[in-house]
Amino acid sequence: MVTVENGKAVKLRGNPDQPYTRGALCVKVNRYLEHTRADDRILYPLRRTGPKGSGQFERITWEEALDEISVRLRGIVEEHGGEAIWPYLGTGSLGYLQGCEGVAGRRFWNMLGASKHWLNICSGAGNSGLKRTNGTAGGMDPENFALARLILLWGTNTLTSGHHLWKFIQDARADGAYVVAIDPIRTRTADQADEHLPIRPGTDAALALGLLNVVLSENAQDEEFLAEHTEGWADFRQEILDHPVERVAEITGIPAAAIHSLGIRLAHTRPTAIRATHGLQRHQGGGTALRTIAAIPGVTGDWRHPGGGVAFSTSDHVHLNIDRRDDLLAEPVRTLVMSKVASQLDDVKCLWVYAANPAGSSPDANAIKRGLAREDLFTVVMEQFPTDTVDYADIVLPATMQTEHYDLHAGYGHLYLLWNEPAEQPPGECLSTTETFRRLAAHMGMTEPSLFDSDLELAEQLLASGHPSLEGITLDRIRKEGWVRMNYPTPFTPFATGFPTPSGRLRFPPTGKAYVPSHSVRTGGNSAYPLVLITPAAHLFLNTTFANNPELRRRAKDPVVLVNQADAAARGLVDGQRVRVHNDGGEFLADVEISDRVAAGVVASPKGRWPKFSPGGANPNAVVAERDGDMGKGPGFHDNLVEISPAS
Ligand SMILES: Nc1nc2c(c(=O)[nH]1)N[C@H]1C(S)=C(S)[C@@H](COP(=O)(O)OP(=O)(O)OC[C@H]3O[C@@H](n4cnc5c(=O)[nH]c(N)nc54)[C@H](O)[C@@H]3O)O[C@H]1N2
Ligand SMILES: Nc1nc2c(c(=O)[nH]1)N[C@H]1C(S)=C(S)[C@@H](COP(=O)(O)OP(=O)(O)OC[C@H]3O[C@@H](n4cnc5c(=O)[nH]c(N)nc54)[C@H](O)[C@@H]3O)O[C@H]1N2
Ligand SMILES: [Mo]
Repeated sequence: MVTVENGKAVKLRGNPDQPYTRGALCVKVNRYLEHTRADDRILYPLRRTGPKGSGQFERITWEEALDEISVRLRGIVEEHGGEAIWPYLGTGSLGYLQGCEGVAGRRFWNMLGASKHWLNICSGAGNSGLKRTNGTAGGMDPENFALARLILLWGTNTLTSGHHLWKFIQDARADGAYVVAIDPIRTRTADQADEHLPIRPGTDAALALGLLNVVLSENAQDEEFLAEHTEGWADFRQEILDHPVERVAEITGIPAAAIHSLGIRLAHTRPTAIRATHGLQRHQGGGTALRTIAAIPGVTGDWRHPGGGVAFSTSDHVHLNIDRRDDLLAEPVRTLVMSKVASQLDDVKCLWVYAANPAGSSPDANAIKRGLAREDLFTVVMEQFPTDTVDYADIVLPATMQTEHYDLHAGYGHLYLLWNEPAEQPPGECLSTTETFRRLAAHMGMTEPSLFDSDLELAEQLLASGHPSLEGITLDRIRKEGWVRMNYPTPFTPFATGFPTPSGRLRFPPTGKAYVPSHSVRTGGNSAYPLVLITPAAHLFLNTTFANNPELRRRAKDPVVLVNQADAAARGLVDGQRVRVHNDGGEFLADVEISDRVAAGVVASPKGRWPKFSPGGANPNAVVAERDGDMGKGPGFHDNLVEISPAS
């Protein structure tokens, strides 16, 4: 909620009436108003004056910017074809108008025949794994966690990366629920759990099989649910029987007794709610991990019970009318993959970045910088702040922030649609994504009417999907009410009577495909780089967003890497020592924090810092390889092997 006085936003707070957030903001968004007025905000169109990467620009007018862009785009289309243009849309704005699905921008890109863009970087693997099992990645309503009696926080750092869920977990605990964190790091969430299982990274699917092995030995499987709502059980049952607790203990590094006792709890506690989010799918076997974890409630029958099942993302429960207008394309075009910018840039002639910061957030940072430095690449960046990516831009276009534009939002952790009404005029000459593309289309002489639909018209189109979950949710209503729960019952049990698969049944993973070891598990033993690096969400930054905020930077201090005492001793490292974390891809610098929060063989350093504000000019993505995961081409941000040496 924003309080406006004399046309200026003066106060921002969470709305206590909102059922999911209950009035709480996170440490980052608490500073949002301050951030909109930051000294380093980009307010005018800019043209590069120094070498690429230098961040030297001159102010130009919108007219000049649009002229230059029009000429360059036309030239590229004529000489190389439209597919040489890569509209690279990231997660900076997850709104349905200004970002996310990029509906408005995509119409414009289709007129030029530009390549399509697959925003897989965050959850591609997990989405794909869950779809294979359930037919959709949408699962439990996270609000139902309040009803659970056993809660598994699996590869998720709730108190850092999605703290709104915590209140529902507390509600469950008040009624006696037992909470287990499954994470290679003893995170602040693991600290608050009743039990922490420190799992070897990339072995979660094996743990799922081991837990189910105990469920079977307790004869606690839900035979009726298995018979009525699943397929492939006979083979999967054999797969489970092939994973006794002792074998799984060896794979996962978790003591057999702990696996056994959690298996007993799982066998006899209904409902069990599993919160499995993005951490465990940032591995080469990450899609499979989600696919196999999703099999658990199929065996226990938890989907019957409100408060039972798996929650990854609620996005698939959002049935807006997302029409990318392929009819505007003259011919089919290729799709480029967001997490693979390092390797896919070679035949791209225009990289158009919006709501993204590939130089800070994408894998293989050094290769990306080499690509961005190419003289024949025309780079346009629509941005609010002078990121490392902006430093390589030929043209920078100033972008509005949340308090300055319309948007329609959905969460990936709840079932509400939310409306964003602008609270004030944008500063300087900032324009929204939608308005920028409208102006550019007009400037290039395009006449297709839908290119000029207003934000409110676009929002109306989005809501007009005809899906029952949106019936009665009009633009008028959502503007008036601010948020609306989509038409799902409370409590919502999405698969109590069937699954959105072709057969209507949950599909168990086929034989031999229920556990795919990660890259680091497969190669760890004989690598020159023996340590697995995890690069999880930072508490004070949102990916690289907010990582330029002076107060948050001050609180974040210098980068650290968590190292177990045994690994530190083996290298003669002392607490606080500056080290190089390196592999064949590159290196970044950090200070050692000797800690029993990680096991020997595992090190951790959070994501999100701007490379240019980091010692040595690099963040952990310098050592993250661009390697396709098993599903959804999911990037392995937590699946890289490194060595640590004194920085000298
Ligand atoms: N403060 C803050 N909040 C954020 C973000 C942020 O940058 N900062 N980013 C937002 C975004 S875009 C996303 S996608 C989410 C991401 O947030 P999460 O879904 O929580 O994902 P991560 O932080 O990548 O990883 C979560 C946990 O998984 C653990 N993990 C790593 N490898 C494994 C494994 O093999 N097995 C298991 N069991 N656990 C593993 C990590 O140690 C980490 O503690 O958070 C969102 N919220
Ligand atoms: N090492 C490591 N790297 C990771 C991850 C990890 O776990 N480890 N996680 C990955 C994940 S989960 C994600 S989602 C990606 C995120 O990667 P990106 O999608 O690139 O997100 P950000 O780095 O936050 O950069 C978003 C930029 O968009 C800008 N922005 C915000 N709102 C708007 C807007 O309305 N319009 C415009 N034009 N710009 C806007 C912000 O200022 C910011 O600079 O990072 C990935 N990178
Ligand atoms: Mo993400």
